[in-house]
Amino acid sequence: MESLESQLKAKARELGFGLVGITDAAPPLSYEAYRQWVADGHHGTMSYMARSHELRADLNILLPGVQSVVAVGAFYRQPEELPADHPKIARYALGRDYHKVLRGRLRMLDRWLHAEEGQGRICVDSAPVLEREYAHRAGLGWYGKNTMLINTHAGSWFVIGLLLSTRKLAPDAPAQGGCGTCHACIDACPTGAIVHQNGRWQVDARECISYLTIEHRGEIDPDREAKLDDWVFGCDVCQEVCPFNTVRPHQPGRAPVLTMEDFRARTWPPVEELANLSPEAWDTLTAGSPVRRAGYDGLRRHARRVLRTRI
Ligand code: B12
Ligand code: SF4
Repeated sequence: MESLESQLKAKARELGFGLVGITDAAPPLSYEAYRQWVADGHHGTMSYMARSHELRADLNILLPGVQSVVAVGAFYRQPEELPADHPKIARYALGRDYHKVLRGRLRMLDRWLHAEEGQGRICVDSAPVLEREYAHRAGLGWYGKNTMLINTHAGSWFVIGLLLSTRKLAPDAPAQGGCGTCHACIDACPTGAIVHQNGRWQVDARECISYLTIEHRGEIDPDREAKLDDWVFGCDVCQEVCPFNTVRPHQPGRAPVLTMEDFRARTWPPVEELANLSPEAWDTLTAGSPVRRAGYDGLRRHARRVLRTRI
C-alpha cells in the first residue's frame, strides 16, 4: 500500500502545488541569524519582524505537540511575457493574493491529513515562522545569495506555505545546491541591498526596492528613492537575472509557469492611470490582490514617481 507521505504529496500536487516536501518540527537552525538581522536593523520599519522572537524559536507555541511540517511551493511565473510597457509590479503580485490562495488549498490538505487523527495549523506568512528554513529542510530549495529559496530544477519563482502537523511523518532530505561563484543578483541589484555580513549573504531590507515600495511606511529619503527605477510594487531584479530562473529550451525543467489559475495576471492599467486612481477604482482593482498592502496613497505615490522619472 502507498505510504501516507506519498499519498499526502499526491494530494498536494492534485491541489496545484508544484513543490511539496516534509520535515520535522525541530527549532530553526537559523534563529540566531534572524536575531542578528533584526539587531543590525535590516528589518527597517517592519516592526512585526522584531516582535514575537520566542514564537519563531519554537513551533510548539503555535501548535502544541507539533511533530512535522509539510512545506508546499506554488509557482507564479506567467505563461506569457508581459508587454514591455506593463507597469512594473512584482510577478508574485500580478494575480490573486497568495496568502488567500495557499491558505484555501492548505485547508483542504489539512482536512485530508487530519480527518482521523492529529491537528494542523496553516502558516502562509500569517504567523511568525522562518518559512524559508522549513521549506529548505523539506527539500524545496536551497538559499541563494539573493536569500531566495532556489530549486535546482525549478528556480525561485514560487511562494511558500507550511502546514504544521501533530502527526509524525517521515521527513525528506534538505535541498542540496548553491550559487557557486555566480554573483549575477548582487551585480544587478539596483540598490546594493544584498550584502555579505556575519559570514552569510542577506538582504538589508532598508535598501531593498521590494521593502521600500511595499512595506516601508513614511517618507523615503531622496537618495534611496532615486534608485527605485520603474518599480511600482515590489522588485524582481535579483530573480530575473538568476540563471536558475532562465528559461532554457533544452532544459525544460527550469522556471515552470503557474499551476494555479489564481496567479494569472489580472489586467493592470498603465502607470498614468495608477497614478491617478480614484478610491473606487483602487478598491475594485486591488480587491483580493497583494498590491493592496501598499495602500491607496502608497501605490499612487510610487506610480507618480515612475512618471516623474520618465520625463
Ligand atoms: C520580511 C520578508 C521580506 C523582506 C526582507 C527579505 C529578506 N530577504 O529577509 C522584504 C520586504 C525585503 C521581502 C522581499 C521579498 N520577498 Co519576502 N518575506 C519576508 C518574510 C515575511 C520573512 C523573511 C525573514 O524572516 N527575513 C529575515 C531573514 C534573516 O531571513 P531570510 O532572508 O529568510 O534568511 C534566512 C536564510 O537566509 C537563512 N540562511 C542563510 N544562509 C544560511 C545558511 C545556513 C547553513 C542556514 C541553516 C540558514 C541560512 O537564515 C536566515 C534566517 O532564517 C517571508 C515570509 C516568512 N514568514 O518567512 C517572506 C518571503 C521570504 N518573501 C518572499 C518573496 C516572494 C519576496 C520577494 C520576491 C517579493 C518581491 N518580488 O518583491 C522579495 C525578494 C527580496 C529578496 N531578495 O529576499 C517569499 C520567498 C519565496 C522563496 N522562493 O524564497 C517568502 C518566503 C514569502 C512566502 N510565504 O512565499 N520579503
Ligand atoms: S528585490 Fe530588488 S532591490 Fe531587493 S534585493 Fe532583489 S534586486 Fe535588490
